[in-house]
Amino acid sequence: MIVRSAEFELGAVQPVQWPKDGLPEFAFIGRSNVGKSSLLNRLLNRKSLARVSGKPGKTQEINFFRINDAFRLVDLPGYGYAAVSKTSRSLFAKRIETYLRERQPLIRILQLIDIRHPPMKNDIEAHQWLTTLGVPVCIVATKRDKLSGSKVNPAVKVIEQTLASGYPILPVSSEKNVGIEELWSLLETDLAAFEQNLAPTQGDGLVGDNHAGENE
Ligand SMILES: Nc1nc2c(ncn2[C@@H]2O[C@H](COP(=O)(O)OP(=O)(O)OP(=O)(O)O)[C@@H](O)[C@H]2O)c(=O)[nH]1
Ligand SMILES: [Mg+2]
Repeated sequence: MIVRSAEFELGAVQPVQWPKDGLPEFAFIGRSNVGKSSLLNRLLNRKSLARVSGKPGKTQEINFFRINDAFRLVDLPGYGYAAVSKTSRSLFAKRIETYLRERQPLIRILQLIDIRHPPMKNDIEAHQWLTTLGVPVCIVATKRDKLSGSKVNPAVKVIEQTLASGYPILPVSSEKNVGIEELWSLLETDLAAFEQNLAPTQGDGLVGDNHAGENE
């Protein structure tokens, strides 16, 4: 992918703020600190378009990044931190759940999991819930540089067996720029499929207009 333009559009706290032009979207979800914002920056070749921090819980809003005026990358707040709802009904902050459930232009969910550890309880629960949404998922195993080469494949196997959903798993390192081309290939394939399947009609992608404010 040649990134000709990448701009931060907005950080949304209400569905009414979501962009309405229907450009296809890829959402990045995962535990706080797993490396979502770092991966976004690496994909876009920008040092700090998305804010990265050593402190978990840095990303609180739903951040929309517009790429090549053709699609969006969406950086979601992390789960497993303060924003997580205590009720068993909700795995994530209401804001994330509403977005994932209702966002019409969403064509792929990228769930990030730290390659160093087997998926945690909330990763597994999140994954199971994500697979019910009808949007394809890709697991991105992050921080690959933290494992020696021979440990990468076994770690990927553990993630695969634990989640047992059959979705692809891509090990990446944002720090060392590993696996990024492979991830772009997947996104490009998704975009090509989206363009082929879409017979654009007026009003496509306007979901979000009718939603009243969230109750958070
Ligand atoms: N070694 C290594 N560190 C990484 C990598 N990706 C991210 N990190 C580090 O992990 C920490 C968290 O990264 P972020 O990108 O802010 O994580 P996040 O998932 O966006 O976190 P929240 O916004 O809190 O949900 C930072 O200190 C990053 O430098 C990687 O590929 N390798
Ligand atoms: Mg972040």
